[in-house]
Amino acid sequence: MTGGSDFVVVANRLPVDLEKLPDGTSRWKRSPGGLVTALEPILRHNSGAWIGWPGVADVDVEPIIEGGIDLHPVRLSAQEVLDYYEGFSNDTLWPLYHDVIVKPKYVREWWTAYVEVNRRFAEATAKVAAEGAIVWVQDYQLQLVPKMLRMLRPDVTIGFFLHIPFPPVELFMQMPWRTEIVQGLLGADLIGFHLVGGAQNFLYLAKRLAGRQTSRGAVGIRNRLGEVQMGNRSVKVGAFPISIASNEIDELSKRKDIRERAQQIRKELGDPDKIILGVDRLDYTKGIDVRLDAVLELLAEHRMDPNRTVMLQLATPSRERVQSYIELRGHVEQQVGRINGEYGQVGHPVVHYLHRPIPRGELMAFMVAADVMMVTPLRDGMNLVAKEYVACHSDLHGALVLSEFAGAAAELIHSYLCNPHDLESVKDALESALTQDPETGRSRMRALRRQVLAHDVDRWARAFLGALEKSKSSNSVQ
Ligand code: GDG
Repeated sequence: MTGGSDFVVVANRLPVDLEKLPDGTSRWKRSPGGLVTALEPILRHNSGAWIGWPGVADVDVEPIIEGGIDLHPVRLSAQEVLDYYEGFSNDTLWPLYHDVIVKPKYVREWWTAYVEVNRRFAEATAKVAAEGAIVWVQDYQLQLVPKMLRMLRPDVTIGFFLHIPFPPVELFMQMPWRTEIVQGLLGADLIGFHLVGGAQNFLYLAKRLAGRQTSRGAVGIRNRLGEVQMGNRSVKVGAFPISIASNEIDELSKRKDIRERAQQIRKELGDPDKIILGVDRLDYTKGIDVRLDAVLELLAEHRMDPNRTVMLQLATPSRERVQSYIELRGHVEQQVGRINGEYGQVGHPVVHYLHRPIPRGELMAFMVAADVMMVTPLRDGMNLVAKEYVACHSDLHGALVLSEFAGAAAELIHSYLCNPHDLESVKDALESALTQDPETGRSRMRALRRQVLAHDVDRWARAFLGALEKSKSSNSVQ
């Protein structure tokens, strides 16, 4: 059972959306994202394939060939979307892996659906991958795929990358199916995390739950990976911090139309002295409520002028059927209402809030216009928004307020770092960013840009795939 693709990406979602046309018909439209941008050239040059769910339940979709890439849809029923995706992935794993900010739900039926759907993904991959192919499995929705795929296709080389944090051992131990998950991941040849801490947590668990011998001293030292011994095979484990298409965003942000739109946005906001921006999926991990609390208190303490400062919060709708997200939306909207009720003027609210997806170009214009970008997650694997803001500021203008609990904080050390669990720390960081002198601002932004422009998503993909190739040759030598 082999297919024709030498390089296969396996992710929960295919990089397409079903677009409804005015005449009532529909067609597939590519949804651009960092991952697909980085992997597209590799996919194209290696007769590549992408396996994922097309985003619509109970529909059988034929394979689509898009820009030289074979897209292979995996079918999910409406019940599976509820149990595997919204349930186990987003109401169990997501909160557990983000420090239990809300309580994870452990539901047996959800787990059964997770196993079933992971098996379907593994089987679809086994059919598509050529003899000896490289397979790259993405993210927390598919942690069982590496082992399931290895059992079906021992000839392929399997990489796995986790886009969210891997939790501390004490938290992971809550998971009723903890051993199955660790063993599922250990089917890979290389397991990548954003940060060294995640890799170390995993190595410890591999020893404790799977009884494997591990070496962990070297994790994080450039090009040195931790290892888990699996009989005659070894699994490499390491940190690969993801990034953005930095140059592309840098170029986009310099375009005349984007610059003009940024100026127009400033005018539309009443030409304030300072524009504070937040851009997030509406998710309880992102600390949107934290930054609104900080703004409210700075206003109350007369440390921020409501007539000269405007905050803009763009919140993309997300997981709208999951209860904790419904509650978060209510809370955030109440906070926005309270700030505007107490400090806004007719025609001049202090906080502008949009709960809808924003087109990419428009989003870039907002980033160019912003004097301060607030990224305040309680926990975040990396946070690409922080890096995008930096890439948008070739003018060296602006300041980034960044939570220490975002993976990006390890690299973006010249931002205004804060602890989102300590409101005074967030307020101080925001105030410092609003009042920085221009020369300090320029030198901080210059340092941030050096990091972001040199470490882009292409470099990330090459580092991971290079390490995967190496793990393949070291395993085949044994
Ligand atoms: C997960 C991890 C990790 C947002 N709103 C709109 C929009 N966006 C874009 C942003 C950015 C992306 O979506 C969001 O990426 P983040 O990294 O900030 O967050 P998650 O979605 O939680 O991603 C995270 C990431 O995976 C990669 O590994 O960094 O830690 O949680 O690019 O700009 N884009 C458009 N309209 C919007 O309204 N066009």
